[in-house]
Amino acid sequence: MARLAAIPAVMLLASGCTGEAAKWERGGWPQPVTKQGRDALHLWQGALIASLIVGGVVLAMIVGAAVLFRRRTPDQMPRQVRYNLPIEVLYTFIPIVVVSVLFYFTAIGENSEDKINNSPAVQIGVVGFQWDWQFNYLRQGLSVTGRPGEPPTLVIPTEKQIHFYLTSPDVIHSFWVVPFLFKRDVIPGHPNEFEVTVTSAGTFQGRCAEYCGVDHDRMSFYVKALPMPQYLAWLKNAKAEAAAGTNKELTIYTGPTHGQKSGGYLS
Ligand SMILES: [Cu+2]
Repeated sequence: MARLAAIPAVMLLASGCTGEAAKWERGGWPQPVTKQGRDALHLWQGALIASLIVGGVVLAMIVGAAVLFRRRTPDQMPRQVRYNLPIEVLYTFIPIVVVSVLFYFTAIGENSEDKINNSPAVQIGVVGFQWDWQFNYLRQGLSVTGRPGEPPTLVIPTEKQIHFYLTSPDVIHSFWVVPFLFKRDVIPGHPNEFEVTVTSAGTFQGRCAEYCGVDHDRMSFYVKALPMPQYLAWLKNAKAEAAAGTNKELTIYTGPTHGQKSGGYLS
């Protein structure tokens, strides 16, 4: 039984880290690109292994009981038993242990994902509105606004703590960057926040994950993570373009620099 239970774990460890094998290893999840996403993935993998073990044990017990205690002759009646106290205590106790362990790791994971640092490198005010996104660089004075058919791109540095403030002027949206393995609701009148540290450079798909109206499906965006020097070069250039008005996506942001109040400021 122990050997049977170990098979998925060995499969995970033995498989490589690329392509199809890596997808199995991640239990179908996308490759995370943030520190917080890695923690979420580990929680998912642990829960998956635990469920495979529990499922295997239960299945083996069902099949074992059916085979070992089957009726062997047509007129035979199996021995009738009831009230086995040790077994009843055991099958109450074991699920409590399983649920407690899952709860423990879930609480630890949630706390680490919700952790807010007091000195983030970049503060982004995300405004989700019907039906697009605006990203406000609160301290740098820049706005990136999407237009119908032209999804906006939020550029952020890698290896730095990024603080997101989420606000909406109309209905509930949900800010979801797929490989962050994380989404959070964008609620009118209730600013939300979270932080992530992106660990790998690249361009990632983002979506609205809360049905918000007729053009909900058009609320896609991109997050582009660059190493710090390239990010600073982009920022300088973007601010110049915003000032000159040469890029329709970019404008100068003059709203509040405090994220909690940055909601609904559409320029
Ligand atoms: Cu939406």
